[in-house]
Parts: sequence; C-alpha cells; structure tokens
Amino acid sequence: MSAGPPRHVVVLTGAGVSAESGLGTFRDKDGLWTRYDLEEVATPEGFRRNPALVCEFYNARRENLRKARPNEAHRALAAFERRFQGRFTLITQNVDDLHEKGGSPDPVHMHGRLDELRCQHCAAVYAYDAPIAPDSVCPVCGREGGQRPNVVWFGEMPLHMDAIDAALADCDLFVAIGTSATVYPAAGFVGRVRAMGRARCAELNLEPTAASSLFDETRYGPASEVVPAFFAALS
Ligand code: BV8
Repeated sequence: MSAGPPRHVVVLTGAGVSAESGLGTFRDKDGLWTRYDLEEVATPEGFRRNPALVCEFYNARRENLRKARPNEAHRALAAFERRFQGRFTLITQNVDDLHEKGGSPDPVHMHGRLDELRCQHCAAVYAYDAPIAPDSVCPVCGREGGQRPNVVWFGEMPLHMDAIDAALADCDLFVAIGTSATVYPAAGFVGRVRAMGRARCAELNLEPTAASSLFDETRYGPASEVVPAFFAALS
C-alpha cells in the first residue's frame, strides 16, 4: 500500500449515511425491518403475493424521501470528489437520492432507486414520483399492471456488479460508511479488497459492526461528523 495520497478511492455507503436526514435505517432500534417483514415487502415472492402492500411500503418511503435533505456527510463526499485528483467511485446500497441532492454526480446504486419504476412487461426503467398501485400503466408500452419499484429485492442480483468488481480490484483506499455489514454481496466487499492486499480499508460508522475487525482504521460517530473529518484529512 502506497504511503502517498490514494490513487483510487472507493466508498460504500449504507442507510447510516442518510440516518441524520431523517430516513430510517433498517436494523437500528425502530428500523424498517423491525416494523415490516422483509420477506413480505422486499422479496419478489412478497410482491407476487401482495403487490398492494409492497406498493404501499414503497409509496410511504418515497413520500418520506420527498421531505428529506442531504446532510453534511453527503455534502462532504461530493466536495471531496470535486477536489480529488485521483479516481473516485461512490457505491451506495441506498435507494434514496440524497447523494445526488448532496452533489455527487454519479453514485452507483447497487440496490436500485426509490424514484424509478421498472415495467415487468417491456423492462423499461423510468423515473416516477407519484404513488403506484398494482394496476398502474407503463408509460412506455402502455400495458396495465406489472409496474414494480426499480429496487433490488432479497434473492435478486444487485445492479452494476461488473463496474463494482472492477473498482474494488483497482482501489487503494476502501471506505465503508453507515452500513451494518449484514447484507451480501456488499457486506463482503471489504474482505475481497483485503484479500487483494493493495488497499487500506476504513470504516466510518455510528458503532462497531460485524466487519469492524477487517478494517485498518475505524472511526465511530454520526456520519455528519466523522465523514467530513475523515475526508478533510485525506486531501
Ligand atoms: C443476492 C433494497 C444472489 C430494497 C435491499 C437467501 C436467499 C437469497 C439470498 C440470500 C439468502 N440468504 C442470504 C442471502 C443473501 C442476501 C443477504 O445478504 N441477506 C442477509 C439478510 C443475510 N442478499 C441478497 O439477497 C442480495 N442478492 O444475494 O443475490 C444472486 C446470485 C445470483 C443470481 C441471483 C441472485 C440482494 C440484497 C439487496 C436487498 N435489498 N434493499 C429496499 O431498500 O427496500 S437490502 C437493505 O439492507 C438496504 O438496501 C441496505 O442497503 C441493506 C444493508 O443495510 P444497511 O445499509 O447496512 O443498513 P442497516 O440498517 O443494516 O445498518 C445501518 C448502519 O448505520 C448501522 O451499522 C448503524 O450503526 C449505522 N448508523 C445509524 N445511524 C448512523 C449510522 N452511521 C453513521 N451515522 C449515523 N447517524
């Protein structure tokens, strides 16, 4: 690992980076998975069984997102990317648009996006911000029904994995922010980067996680504090 400034920084964010913007996390106290059964609202089987419940779950989260604003962590990541001379890849597990609203130009949404729909008839992916229902009509092919949130459910393949694999293989600094390291394949990224032996790994989180021992450096505290401090010292 080089002692100088990094050449290629890869950042992986999870729900904790958006917690201070008022969006719930998944596994904290009163997190989403403590109030909803993941199997019912975040699996293809759950959508087939009860599409109205899944539409309602995502409509409520999108309504919540409308009121949310990026926080200092989102802004610090975007500011670093603007001034950094090397390569910067921002991978997010989040389906919110707060990285974009905070100024990040091109986050890689490996679990999809809350503000997009996918038609199961013609596979079109399109932006939408109105509530959806099981009988919503596709604006591309015009067929009724079969419109689903463009998010990756459990048991489905995450998106952009080729680009993610290439970034993980090339980076010399890997930073995980606000993720409990519970959901794969994202939770396995730090192990893969360490096995390649070329990158320093840092974890910025509210508290230790299952993966903390795999990191060379860990900083605990709210993302809005630890993220600006970490990236200010980096450049
Ligand atoms: C896959 C999108 C394979 C939807 C999400 C059985 C069957 C099938 C698959 C599996 C199985 N068993 C295991 C698996 C694999 C499974 C998995 O990992 N399950 C877990 C539960 C064990 N993974 C999958 O299914 C993935 N796909 O494996 O496909 C495949 C192979 C070939 C072909 C086809 C398929 C897909 C996983 C994606 C699921 N979708 N979300 C939606 O959002 O509604 S996952 C969901 O959890 C979120 O997207 C989120 O990204 C993800 C991880 O959660 P975190 O972001 O880490 O959030 P969490 O609440 O857990 O933690 C928050 C952290 O922040 C905490 O540490 C907290 O301390 C910290 N924090 C809180 N406040 C702050 C803070 N930090 C800083 N500041 C603060 N203020």
